[in-house]
Amino acid sequence: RQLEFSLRKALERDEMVLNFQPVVDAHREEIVSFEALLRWQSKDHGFVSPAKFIPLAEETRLIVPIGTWVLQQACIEAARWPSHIKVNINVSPEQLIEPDFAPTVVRALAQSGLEASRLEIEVTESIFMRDAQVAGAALEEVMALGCQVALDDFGTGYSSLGYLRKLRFSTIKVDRSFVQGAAQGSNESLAIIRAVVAMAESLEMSTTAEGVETSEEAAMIRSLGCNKIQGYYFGRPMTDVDARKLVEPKL
Ligand code: G
Ligand code: G
Ligand code: MN
Ligand code: NA
Repeated sequence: RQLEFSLRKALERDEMVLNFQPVVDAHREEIVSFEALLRWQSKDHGFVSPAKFIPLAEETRLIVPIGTWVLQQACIEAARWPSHIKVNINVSPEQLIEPDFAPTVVRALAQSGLEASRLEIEVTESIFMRDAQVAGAALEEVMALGCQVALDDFGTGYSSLGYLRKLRFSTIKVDRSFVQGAAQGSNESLAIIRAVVAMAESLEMSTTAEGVETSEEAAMIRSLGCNKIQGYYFGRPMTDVDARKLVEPKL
């Protein structure tokens, strides 16, 4: 396929960039982290949405070299921020089941000088659909390095709570669909957010609400007890330069 051919060339052609979206503390409303989000400006196809090229990269396993590049670049950028700011990086199942995953993380940290505790890897429930053993072991390896692991898009996959018992996630990210649902008055969405927050608290995990777009939604989320907020209300995904400006000490 034409798109696959272009994707294969994207890194060497320097067509990939990372954007960074703020994650704020729900109460202080100060930035505590940025999530790195990959963007592809293709010379052949123009801007290609990640919703389109990430699945293609996963099918073709091109996500392995691309994901390594993301890890390296995001760690280099995060090392420039004040040391209380973390970086969240999305990792696909195909990357986790590579035997080289933990060593790749070690190299990205060493090359950038970023402390392991400032890196939070985001995985979705889909990692437990196949090779759950291998994926779990890889996550335990990076946790042993001092990295954190977040469970992304929580509640949208085939949730099995079994792995919450086995793996010490630092954060559960409540999917945007529940936030939007609750904002539109869905009692079911509200009840689910409450239950996830309560469960996370008893498991000593924190919660991040995704897709918060208005001050009303932020207030609702705060009253529900979510610890962190991410969404257009506090900032869209932005360039590395703009992200840096938001957190660099003012002179
Ligand atoms: O924010 P956005 O529309 O860009 O993200 C679309 C999807 O692509 C999300 O599910 C997000 O997790 C995924 N995504 C964005 N960047 C990366 C990345 O660097 N690696 C992986 N594996 N997925 C990513
Ligand atoms: O799957 P993951 O949570 O990693 O992907 C994050 C996705 O959510 C990205 O595509 C990002 O651009 C998008 N996103 C972030 N904040 C908002 C928001 O407030 N509203 C909407 N609609 N999308 C958002
Ligand atoms: Mn994510
Ligand atoms: Na998500």
